[in-house]
Amino acid sequence: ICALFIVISLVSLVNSASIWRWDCENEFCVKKSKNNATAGTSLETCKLVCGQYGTLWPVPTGDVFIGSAVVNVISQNFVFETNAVTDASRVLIEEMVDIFRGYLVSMEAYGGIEPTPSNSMIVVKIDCSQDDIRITYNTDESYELRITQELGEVVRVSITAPTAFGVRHALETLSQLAAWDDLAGSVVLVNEVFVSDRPFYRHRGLMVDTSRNFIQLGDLYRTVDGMSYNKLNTLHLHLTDAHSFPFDSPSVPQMAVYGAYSERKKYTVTDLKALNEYANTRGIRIVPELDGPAHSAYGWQWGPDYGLGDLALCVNRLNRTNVCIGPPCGIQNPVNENTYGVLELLFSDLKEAFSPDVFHLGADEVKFGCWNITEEIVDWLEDQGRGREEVDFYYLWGYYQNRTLEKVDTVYGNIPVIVWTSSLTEENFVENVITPERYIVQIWTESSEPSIASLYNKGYDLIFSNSDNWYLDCGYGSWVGDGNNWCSPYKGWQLLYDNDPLEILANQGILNPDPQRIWGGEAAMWTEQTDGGTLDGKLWPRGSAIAERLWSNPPGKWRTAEKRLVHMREVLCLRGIGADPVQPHWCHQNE
Ligand code: CP6
Repeated sequence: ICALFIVISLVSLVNSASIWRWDCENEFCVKKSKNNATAGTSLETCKLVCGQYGTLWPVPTGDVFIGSAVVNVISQNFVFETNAVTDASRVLIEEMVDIFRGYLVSMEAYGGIEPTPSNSMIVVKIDCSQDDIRITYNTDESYELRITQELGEVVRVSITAPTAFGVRHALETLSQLAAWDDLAGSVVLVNEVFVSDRPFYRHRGLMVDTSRNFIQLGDLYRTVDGMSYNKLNTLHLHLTDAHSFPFDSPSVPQMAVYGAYSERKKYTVTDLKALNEYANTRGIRIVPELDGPAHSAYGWQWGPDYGLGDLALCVNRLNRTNVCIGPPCGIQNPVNENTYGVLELLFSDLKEAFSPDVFHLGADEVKFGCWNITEEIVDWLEDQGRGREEVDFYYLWGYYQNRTLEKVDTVYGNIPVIVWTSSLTEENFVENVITPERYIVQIWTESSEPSIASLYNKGYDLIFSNSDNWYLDCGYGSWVGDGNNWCSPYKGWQLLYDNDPLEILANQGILNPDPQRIWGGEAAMWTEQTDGGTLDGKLWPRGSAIAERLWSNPPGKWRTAEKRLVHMREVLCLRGIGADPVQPHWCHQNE
């Protein structure tokens, strides 16, 4: 046994004679002998100052200068001086600073030793000129970041941003200019930097479905964390669907009683309010979706028990050919006045939780079969002097949309409303329903669908979630039993990265779209086959890929991003996100 131990020790001695290095010239790592390696430069420091963008993710859109030297720093030596307009924005910025400090502390924890006090003080001056404390789709998220150090002197960091949310992004970038360095035995920070940065798109999102499988709050919090590291700014919660109704509405408690998977698998207003505050501090706004009229079943069954009639129809109907999408079957009852009363109450409770600046009404995948076989509906149409032709059902759907929009107006005022692409947005079946003045259309059709150009031409503002590239589930919202027991194709990060909304529009003849009208995009995480246990690996680092497309709209394709993404994945893991590896670990092997 002793001899074996000696042999193993010898082998590892021989091994440590060579070292893995990040090759700055090629922005890649190569194996170098120890003598060959740049003296005093570790892999981590080499990466920080490597190439034009070092380890920044997403790449800044303005000027970037990253010097070649680093300075040892410790978290305790960072001093922050904030000039904020109001106490409220000061408090917000202080919370953001605490989060930044947490990044340094986790780097130190990774180093595994108590940081040795260094002489270098790092004075961070934050200059924030506006007092916004809520992130909205209109928030100016731009910032400038400067790091300087005179010989042996204090390190000076200056952050200039119109809003606290720009400040937050600057701190995120600052954290990416620091790393634990094994050779130095310290966290190091690049000591000469200039970055000027602003997002390309205003709406940079992730959608998470919390109905097909319940997503626990802790998993949503961690998702918000992951988004903030990538400068994503919109968490779209597909809160409800046919399968379950996890929103515990105080005004309509029956919804969750009949619809939540269990007592534990629901969100209270207090829960969501706290999540929303947490997200806001991390530069993220939450856009809630209450999907209707289709995708509504569990949660909606209680009407008859309370003398309110059917709020949803065909719930759980087994023979569903042409009747609905699902299982489970179910569509809201648009001719029952109580349906709108319930919607108004739900909207009010959601306002309490999120006070959203945009509301999502779903409006996807409506099938007319159920309405067509329901006496109450057929009678109503007859009273309206209508029949049972397709055009009559579109009229009914239009009626539902307009009545629902009225309720949105009552509760929220005239905020913009998002709907998914559907036959209602693609064809002009009904005039004056999905009007471009009020509705933003979220595209889930494939990028090759010529209708994308016509949506633009009709005047809609657009959000891209085209399913051929920005769907994070298997590419099909499928599960065994739906007849679709496959899981393909898996969309690699490269596919997400290269999905370029402007290119899609250009391919369809829209060459210079009004940038104000292309809001951005969202990666969609449908959860038929996902829950908290598998969420991270499906979201990350693919979510990082879409984040760079949406923040930077880089001219290059994925190859120009690969090395930085490999690094970003390590950062995500260091901060507690279970991101999938991008490749074998050899590139990170230090010694
Ligand atoms: N659920 C809801 C879904 C999907 C949509 N809406 C969906 C459709 C097709 C695919 C994946 C998901 N599961 N409510 C469409 C917007 Cl491929």
